[in-house]
Amino acid sequence: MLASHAGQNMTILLLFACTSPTDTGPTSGDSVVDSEPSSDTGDPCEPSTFFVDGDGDGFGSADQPVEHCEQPSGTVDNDQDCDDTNAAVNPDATEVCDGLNTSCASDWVSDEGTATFWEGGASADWSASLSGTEHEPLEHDLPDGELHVCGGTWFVALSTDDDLTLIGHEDAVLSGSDVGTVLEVLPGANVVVRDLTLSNGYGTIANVYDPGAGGGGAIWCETATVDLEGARLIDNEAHRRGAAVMAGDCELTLVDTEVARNVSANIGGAIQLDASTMDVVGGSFVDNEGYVGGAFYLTRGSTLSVNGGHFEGNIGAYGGAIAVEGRYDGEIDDVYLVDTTFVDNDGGGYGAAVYDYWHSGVLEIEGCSFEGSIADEGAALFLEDLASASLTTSSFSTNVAAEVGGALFVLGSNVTGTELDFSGNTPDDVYDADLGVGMTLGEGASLTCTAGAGCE
Ligand SMILES: [Ca+2]
Ligand SMILES: [Ca+2]
Ligand SMILES: [Ca+2]
Repeated sequence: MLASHAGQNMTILLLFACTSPTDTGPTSGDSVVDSEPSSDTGDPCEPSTFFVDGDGDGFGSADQPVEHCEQPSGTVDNDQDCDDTNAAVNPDATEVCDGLNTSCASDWVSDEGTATFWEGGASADWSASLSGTEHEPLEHDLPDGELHVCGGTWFVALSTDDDLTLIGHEDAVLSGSDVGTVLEVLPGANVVVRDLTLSNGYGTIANVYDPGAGGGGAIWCETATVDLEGARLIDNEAHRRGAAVMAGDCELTLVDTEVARNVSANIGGAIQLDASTMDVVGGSFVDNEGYVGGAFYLTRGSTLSVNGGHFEGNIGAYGGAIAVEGRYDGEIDDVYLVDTTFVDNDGGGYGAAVYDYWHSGVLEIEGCSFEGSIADEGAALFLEDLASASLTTSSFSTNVAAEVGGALFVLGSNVTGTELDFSGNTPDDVYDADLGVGMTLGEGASLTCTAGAGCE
């Protein structure tokens, strides 16, 4: 076989021993053919065809033939490897759900409709084990291990109290069929969800902090950790709280995760945090809706950190995107927002981007932008009874309050601001109800207030 392949890696071919001294070496597009006598012995040789085995799985690449008298190291005598960069892919491999033609089968099209569970280095076919119907999602308790789910929609009601990783391929979807929670993360569990969509969950499960308020459509979590990486939580609903995630005493991490179109009848349109922490890196939070906290609601001593997130089109009567309520004595809630954008959120009465109220702890905002917010008071930020708020190098533009505080409404809160840019906010930029602030406004920014020194 002397097929030509431009760009093939010829490095290994340069090592072959019986190349003639006058040979200038292979060039791109050539196969190597060498039937010249060895310069050492003068014996003629009959060349054979070998194939480079780049990943060392015992199968060679048809794209890299080698004609040679003796088998060069790094080559094999077959060309059956369909992916010579992945040793797990070869004709001897068991076909598994990984989005790849794992076994190099000639009739493979996709892994759609298959699922594979890995535990202790052994794989098991779970395709049948996860096949619920649209009207009857399949209940399944998952043990320690790694579940791979391939293309298609899987109707499930999963739970685990173990160390579990869920990985999606080929746009796989786990659906709650609009009747129940997709994934219950029980006390002690450590769960990772990667590249997988959880949709159409319906949350009705209460937690120990509020037995009367059920929720958690996509994920319900208690005293556990959940890491979401490249996941999508979309189109979930809740009876009352946290349509996408309801977390009690949990540690959550969201990296590049999309949370969209989740709706709760009461609070925490997408995510409800009770005594929990959540670190968000990147990702988008779009078109979620709840009565208090359209996207996120935190209380009972929770901490939220967002770096590089995007919030758009979220709706709440109090807090279109994020609502914080320090309702409970000694349980302080802290929020840190860095390099995050808020666009066209609707806060109803108060705070389209952030509504922070009722003896809350720290709010730190740095490098953020707030644009197109709508609310009655404090269109972007509504800050009341907040222990400490620090606003740095952030911009507020085209936010509209029906009453006061086009960008900010401040009451009973210690607010410091530096390097803030205000433009086009209506009817004013900042409304300070008691002038308890040490805020540096941008040039031309407006401050209105009701009492205290400096208020005229
Ligand atoms: Ca190979
Ligand atoms: Ca391979
Ligand atoms: Ca496969």
